[in-house]
Amino acid sequence: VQAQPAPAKDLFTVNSPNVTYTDDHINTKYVYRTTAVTKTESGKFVASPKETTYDFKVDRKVPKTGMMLVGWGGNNGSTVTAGIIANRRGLVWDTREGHRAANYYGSVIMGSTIKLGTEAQTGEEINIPFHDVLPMVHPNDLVVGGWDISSLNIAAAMDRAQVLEPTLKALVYKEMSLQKPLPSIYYPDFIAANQEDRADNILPGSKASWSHVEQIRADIRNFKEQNNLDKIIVLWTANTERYADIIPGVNDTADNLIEAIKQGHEEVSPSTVFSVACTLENTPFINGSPQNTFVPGAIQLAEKHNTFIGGDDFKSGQTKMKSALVDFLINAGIKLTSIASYNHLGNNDGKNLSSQKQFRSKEISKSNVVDDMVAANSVLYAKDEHPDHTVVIKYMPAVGDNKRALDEYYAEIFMGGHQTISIFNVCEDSLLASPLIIDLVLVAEMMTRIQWKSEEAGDYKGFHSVLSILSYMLKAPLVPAGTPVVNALAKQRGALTNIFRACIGLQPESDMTLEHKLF
Ligand code: NAI
Ligand code: DG6
Repeated sequence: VQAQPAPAKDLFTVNSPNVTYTDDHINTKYVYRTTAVTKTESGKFVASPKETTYDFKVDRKVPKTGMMLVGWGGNNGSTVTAGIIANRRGLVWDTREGHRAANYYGSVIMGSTIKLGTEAQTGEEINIPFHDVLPMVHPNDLVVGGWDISSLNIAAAMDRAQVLEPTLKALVYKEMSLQKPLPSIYYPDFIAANQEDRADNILPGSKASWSHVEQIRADIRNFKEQNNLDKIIVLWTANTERYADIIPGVNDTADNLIEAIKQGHEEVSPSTVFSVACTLENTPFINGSPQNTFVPGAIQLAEKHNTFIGGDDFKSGQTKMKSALVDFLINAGIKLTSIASYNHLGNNDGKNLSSQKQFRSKEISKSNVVDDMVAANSVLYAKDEHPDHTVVIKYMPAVGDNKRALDEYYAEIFMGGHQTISIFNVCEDSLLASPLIIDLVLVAEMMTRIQWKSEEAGDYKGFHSVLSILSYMLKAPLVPAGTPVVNALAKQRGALTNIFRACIGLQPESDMTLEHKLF
């Protein structure tokens, strides 16, 4: 998939003594305002406003970017590829409900807006596309490639996925049939045994080896060269793996992990090998599946090389609703006491998850998603008190990719009453996940072009290797060690929005609207 980058357009400029534009950069001096809290001996809190000044530097040159997917021939991989081609070509196709046109609905970057400010004369709110806040790559310009253990070309993979309308498939088929995934690494013990029959495109060796790391690195370099790219982002959208055991001396430090791969240790997963290869190739790597790809050694290696990693597990349908709804309920002062979440689905993801160890990885990532909201409300919940929470996933081939997610939220309300919310959510899995792949790649790429400095920290450097800014798109956000995990959807969006705003010297999005209240 090839295209030339669209010329960067400036929809707006910031008029401030703290913001300067050069041909290459946007430079900003930004005062970050927080509140430091201390506890007195008598147990009272003292809240002190705190200011920290940061300089941000944004590289304005939009790079020609490649997106390499691990699991390219899967439902997500083939669907996102077709979607990008359809958007790039502005395709319109016929369905039994009439014509449909390509769009990027479901992508927060491509489909949503942020408030820039208030029109000086009229007081009208001015909202701009999220994509225009910073000079971001356009998804139509992404060059797509990747790996799969299945040899089907991406058009045939799209057929196998049974996601898109035949009329749309016909329009993109020829181009996609020319795209073939690179052979990948397959360690059968990590994914369900029922995946074995599609594994016909594999590199020799069934456990970790340094030659696998070198091959993946070479694949990234070749793809970059062949397509004349400035940058590549790699994203794992392959099968959910089982958890890897964390073993001291094996995967607990960067050096041990590298040695373990060289020794062919059986507890190193394919996704961790990809992570190591990407880090050594200075290429951001994002994990869209729930397993613990980022063992301590993989995180330490990324930190050592100052490269970006992000994960885990796309937050697409049921969990996205959950992280919005639970945030709402608990912040409304309603005491949620149980969540029962059932899923049945019939795609290959469901087939893989019908195996216990792979299901367990998904169960973990789907289960911890309300912890921060519960912990934040000491009025409703005692220390260590949690709502009951259960997650069930069943493989039901007939429903294909149209996953059914049934949720019951049971809550205690005023004076011993109860509120029961029952949701039946048909989550067209790959159509919800594909825009998240785009968002993850676009934001990760943008972060490679943002640098900061402060008086304390010295010269310019990048954000921390663990890209927690990607949390909005992920079920079990990976965060730098010792920092809080935020699952609440509104907070996650706030972080994304306000960090982007800070880079151009704008205050956080505020809904105070004092200009409409104090006059
Ligand atoms: P899929 O099963 O259709 O695709 C996975 C692909 O990965 C397959 O083509 C398989 O051959 C390939 N694969 C397996 N091991 C590989 C390896 N070592 N190297 C290269 N390729 C490999 O699954 P789907 O629906 O595309 O989902 C992908 C992942 O994303 C799954 O882990 C799923 O749990 C996760 N996910 C999906 C969401 C969705 O809404 N579709 C949401 C959240 C997570
Ligand atoms: C069962 O839920 C299968 C999973 O792979 C999900 O489809 C996927 O993780 C999306 O989950 P959610 O909770 O974001 O809809």
